[in-house]
Amino acid sequence: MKRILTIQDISCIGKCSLTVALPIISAMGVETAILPTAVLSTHTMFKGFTFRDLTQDITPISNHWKTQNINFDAIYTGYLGSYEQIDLVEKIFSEFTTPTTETANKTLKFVDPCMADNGKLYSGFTNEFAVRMAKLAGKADIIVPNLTEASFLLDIPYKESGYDEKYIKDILLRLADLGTKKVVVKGVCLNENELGIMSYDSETKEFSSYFHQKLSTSFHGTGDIYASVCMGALMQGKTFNQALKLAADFVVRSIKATLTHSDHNSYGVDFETEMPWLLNQ
Ligand code: PXL
Repeated sequence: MKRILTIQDISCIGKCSLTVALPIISAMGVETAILPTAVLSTHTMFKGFTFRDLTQDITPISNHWKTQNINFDAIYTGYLGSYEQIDLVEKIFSEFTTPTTETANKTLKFVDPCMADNGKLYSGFTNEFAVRMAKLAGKADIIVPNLTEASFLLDIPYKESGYDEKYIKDILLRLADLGTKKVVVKGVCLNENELGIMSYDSETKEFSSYFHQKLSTSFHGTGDIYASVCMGALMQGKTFNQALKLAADFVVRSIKATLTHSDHNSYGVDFETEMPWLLNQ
């Protein structure tokens, strides 16, 4: 069985980060080891959330794994709360990346630079942090920022609308210049009816895109769902483009399902009811 490690926070309430990655990736048949970076009472969109920083636990945990010869087929990072945590993730990348062998591929490094949306950084983040995150992104095989995060990574102004395909292709090329092999930008809107992703593979020099009908409501946590499905699909042996498409389809289905649930909450999508569909793909 494939084993991945995901490094991100636990938001006890909020349907994001580890409470999304664990159920989705495990259900896709992949062992999901976790390294929690912090425990929050809720995600940071709630007022008054508690935040227990776990930075001091990261090295003892990973050192113990070393003594047990644990390794991973992929390492997937999400929300990271400090410069020090980014440093520690880079250390884990270098210590736990195993080379291709007869039975396993090289450890895949997958970075979701969770820090911003809708043109704004999340509470607690700064432009300087985004520039530091760009260095981590440069060490990844795959990154999946939304357009806001892509703009912060490149330290360019965020454009909400009025851009064209060439503008996004340029952003993809500039992100690839950071050093990342495959780059995805989510939340691309080239016309008012459609929303989707565009991607670039610097090895094949190929661009691709996948668009859906734009839905009227957007929800928190969909980026984490997207990244988790991508990760699971890649570990199942799907191609990069198949994984990107499956993740987009799952997010859209989850949003549509949520809107049919009269009791849905305001902080996350009901991806749970779409899991049977995902597992059939
Ligand atoms: O979904 C990204 C995310 C993850 N973790 C925490 C967050 C957010 C987004 O706001 O606050 C703690």
